[in-house]
Amino acid sequence: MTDPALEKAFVQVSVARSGVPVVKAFFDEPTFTFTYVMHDAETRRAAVIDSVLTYDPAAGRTGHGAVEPVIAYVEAQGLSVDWHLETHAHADHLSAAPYLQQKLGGKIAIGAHICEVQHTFGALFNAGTAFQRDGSDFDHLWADGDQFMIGNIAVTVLHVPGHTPACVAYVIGDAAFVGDTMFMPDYGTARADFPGGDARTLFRSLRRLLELPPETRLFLCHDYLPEGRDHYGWETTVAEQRRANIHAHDGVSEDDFVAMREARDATLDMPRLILPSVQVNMRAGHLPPPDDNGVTYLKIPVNQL
Ligand SMILES: N[C@@H](CCC(=O)N[C@@H](CS)C(=O)NCC(=O)O)C(=O)O
Ligand SMILES: [Fe+2]
Repeated sequence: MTDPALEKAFVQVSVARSGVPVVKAFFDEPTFTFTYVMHDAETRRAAVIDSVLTYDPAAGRTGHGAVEPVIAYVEAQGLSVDWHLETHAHADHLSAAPYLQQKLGGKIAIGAHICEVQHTFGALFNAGTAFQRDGSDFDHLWADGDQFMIGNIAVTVLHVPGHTPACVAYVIGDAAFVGDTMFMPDYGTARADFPGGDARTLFRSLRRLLELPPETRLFLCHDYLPEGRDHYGWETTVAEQRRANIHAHDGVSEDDFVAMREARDATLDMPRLILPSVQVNMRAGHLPPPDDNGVTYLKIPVNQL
């Protein structure tokens, strides 16, 4: 560069951007789920977090409506996807990670405690010995404190169980993708009544996340509009959650949180897609193997949940 003033400005903009991921949110209204694409502006390396495979339970039909905009964005931005990061084995939507991997490349990863979830749901669905319960359906498993790079941006993985035993948060640059721990401050927190869930553990996990610097951007997995709000929200900060989260702001005791969470969970219906979702997501988003007629079936265990 032969323009010294421009060079200074160039370096300034690069340094300002370095370590700050560009984050794009996509919302799937049928399941109230946010999928994120984050990327490093310098290298254009990227990750997709919590993608959604469209599923019509009445017809038993899968579709790609929810992820076509994700693919179009990745292509238009010229991004290289290194990772498909799952915050947990979702109970309310099927993961589109295998489809996106086929289209965009990248590895599928989840928290290492997924093996516990695979044992629980492998038994519920009587999945047989062909279903490995060692996490090997995924390309990579993260332990608490693992660090890696996406382009020039550092990532730290935090194990944040409570909603499920295997939940992780991905702290990427100045942004944390917190999965199902906290929701928007006026909605509160995730439920803790799924198999292996625990309200006390959830409280400890979400308070752990709230030890991050106050300005940390938090990106949420869902928004279910609370009464009095008519627009969906997906981004907040540690400072905002500590000040205003209706379930877990500073000053709420662990015992009060547990009492509130357990009372509220007793009133919640099972997610509409829990049975199709968990038997697919425990396999990293792959459908179960087809029957001998070549047709793939999803099972419905009766009177088990
Ligand atoms: N109505 C939704 C509920 C899904 C649901 O239970 N979501 C979980 C996260 S996977 C949750 O924490 N919900 C909190 C709540 O509904 O208050 C559905 O049927 O899909
Ligand atoms: Fe969830």
